Amino acid sequence: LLLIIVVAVVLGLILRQGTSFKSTFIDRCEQFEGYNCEKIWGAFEKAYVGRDPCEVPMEAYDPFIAAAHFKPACGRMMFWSKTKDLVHDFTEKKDCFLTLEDTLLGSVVNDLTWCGKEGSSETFTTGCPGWTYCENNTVRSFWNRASAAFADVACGDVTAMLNGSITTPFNSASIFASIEVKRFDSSRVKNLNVVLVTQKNFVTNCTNASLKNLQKELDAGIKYNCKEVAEAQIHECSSDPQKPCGSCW
Ligand code: AVW
Repeated sequence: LLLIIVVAVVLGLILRQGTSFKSTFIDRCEQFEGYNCEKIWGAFEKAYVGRDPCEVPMEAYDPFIAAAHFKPACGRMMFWSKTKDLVHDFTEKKDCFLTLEDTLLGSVVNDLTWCGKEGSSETFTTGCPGWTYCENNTVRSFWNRASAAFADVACGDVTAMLNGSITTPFNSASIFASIEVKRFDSSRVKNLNVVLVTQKNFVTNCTNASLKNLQKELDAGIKYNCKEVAEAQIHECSSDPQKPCGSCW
């Protein structure tokens, strides 16, 4: 009897886990108007369900990207690298910029972990491979694919918030460097405005060597601009509802 109870509890936990991931996904999706969230979920799930979680290439998410098509917000798109918390605190409070995580594409799974398993039709949220454990893991491939889609539609003036407290704010291993910048197309993107976020004793400024690489990587025809902005100034600006976006830096 004890064994049956234990098995039932474990099974219950496993099933509940899968359901709660799906309901989080659907709830978040429904915050956006005009989408068929069940259909988007179906396309998303197809990428990894029943597969080895280390063998999910980014292309596996193509049907999800197609189902969750979104309209680009020219002039308002915000990219970032190593500034996750600051940038999202900012875009949450001020309505001027949109990160990938503020769109349906990124918000449905932001801060979540998920994967499938061979021979199973479930979605698991524990025991999934970590970001660097294997190249083609469920979560990493998702962010690679979603970031590519976000960068593909980038248009007008594009902003990137980079971290001026590290020696390599433009790191070739990052998604921003390895995927997004490479996909900015000069027929759509006019300017790349880098906001280099600095702290008190900052180690990096706009003359940084990695930022030279960024300029080299940019499609000819895209203008580049860099501005050092103190982190405190960004915090002040986002917490003051009176201050217009354009005055933050
Ligand atoms: P990031 P990116 N282990 O701050 O330029 C676990 O480096 O890459 O910025 N999680 C990781 C790891 C790791 N080693 N590396 C990255 N991550 C995850 C989408 C973690 O969640 C937007 F459009 C970390 O916070 C941005 O423009 C996140 O990836 C661009 O891609 C970002 O790592 C930011 O990617």
